[in-house]
Amino acid sequence: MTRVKVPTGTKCFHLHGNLSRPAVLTVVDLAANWEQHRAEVTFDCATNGPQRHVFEGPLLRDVVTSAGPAFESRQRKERSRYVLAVHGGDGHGTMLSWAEIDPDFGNAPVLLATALDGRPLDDHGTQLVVPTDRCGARYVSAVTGVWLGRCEPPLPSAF
Ligand SMILES: Nc1nc2c(c(=O)[nH]1)N[C@H]1C(S)=C(S)[C@@H](COP(=O)(O)O)O[C@H]1N2
Ligand SMILES: [Mo]
Repeated sequence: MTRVKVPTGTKCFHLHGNLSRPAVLTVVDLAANWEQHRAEVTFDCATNGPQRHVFEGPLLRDVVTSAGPAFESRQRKERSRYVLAVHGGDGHGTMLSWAEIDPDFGNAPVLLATALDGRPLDDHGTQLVVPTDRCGARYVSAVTGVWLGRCEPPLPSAF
């Protein structure tokens, strides 16, 4: 996992949570250190209607896996208890389950984009790309944080 000294003004995001190797990453890191995938997507925006875009970038699961998730990778039931929270600097944020992107479950090709319609996102920050979603709300742009956590709901209290 790359640990970079980020120059002031460069857009980066924190990869944190239940990880043995948390990191601060830039779009340049995402382009240099993981296999790039391409996604041609159409999503619906409640305010602007259908949007078509071409994104490139690494798979979210590859990036998070490099950071050393706390779960025992062979244990499918244990992996299925984890969630990911992805946040943007403007306060918009969303959740995914690990199982959505895990090849043994939903296997969704979710990306952390390095380029949008052929333009690098270096100055803007990475964008979450969820090709399996019908609407655009989870395409969080200018991502500032990706967090992995284990979901452990409290036992129901007696009532
Ligand atoms: N950071 C951030 N990302 C965001 C949003 C937002 O408000 N903040 N809106 C989402 C919604 S509702 C949609 S439809 C898409 C719009 O993407 P577009 O501007 O490329 O059409 O961005 C998503 N990503
Ligand atoms: Mo939207």
